[in-house]
Amino acid sequence: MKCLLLIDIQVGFCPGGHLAVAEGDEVVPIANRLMREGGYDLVVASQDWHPADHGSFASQHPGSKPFTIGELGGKPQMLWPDHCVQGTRDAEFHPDLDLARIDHVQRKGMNRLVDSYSAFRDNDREAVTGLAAFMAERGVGAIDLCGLATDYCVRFSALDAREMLPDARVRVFSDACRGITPDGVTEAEAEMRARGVTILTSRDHLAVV
Ligand code: VGL
Ligand code: ZN
Repeated sequence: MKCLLLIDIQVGFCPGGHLAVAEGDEVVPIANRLMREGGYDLVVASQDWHPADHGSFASQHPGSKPFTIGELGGKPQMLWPDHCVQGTRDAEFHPDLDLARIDHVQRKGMNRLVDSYSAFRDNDREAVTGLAAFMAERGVGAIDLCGLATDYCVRFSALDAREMLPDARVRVFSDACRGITPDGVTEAEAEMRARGVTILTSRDHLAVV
């Protein structure tokens, strides 16, 4: 079973969104093409889905500004602008994403006391989302990821896929991801490679489907 895992392709992470990633919307047509022509048996999409008072928001830390390091649950936490609040437009999938081809949506980030970059579990590694069990039950043996943002949610999701589904091949389509900072992307790609994730382009894959 081959699974395509779309990470957080939401209004909030695209230009005009509350935590906009430069060129974030450029991943949408590539994701659509991968869903249509990529030869996948299963398409899963993760959705950052925060309560309005989520503890990763700088607004919840009086005197703190977004994109500075604060504290959450006694640990250092990057403080973000309010983003992807449940039920708001910011949390919706990008309007051009082909939702009809998505088999399963995995929401995350609902616990205000801990952030959840990975689609598989919270950053403290305690609570799991259930996605690893969902994939294991369906016999998923290959997971290809793309989406937003390379240096946060794509990175943590790919690393957790390696760790929680150790028998699965895990790959990331670099051209179908965009990151928050260029240095973060470089570091994320190096770390993913070091932990056994293959980085390739969607063209490489589509040429051999
Ligand atoms: C993300 C920061 C905060 C992401 C989500 O999707 O990469 N980044 N929440
Ligand atoms: Zn978030």
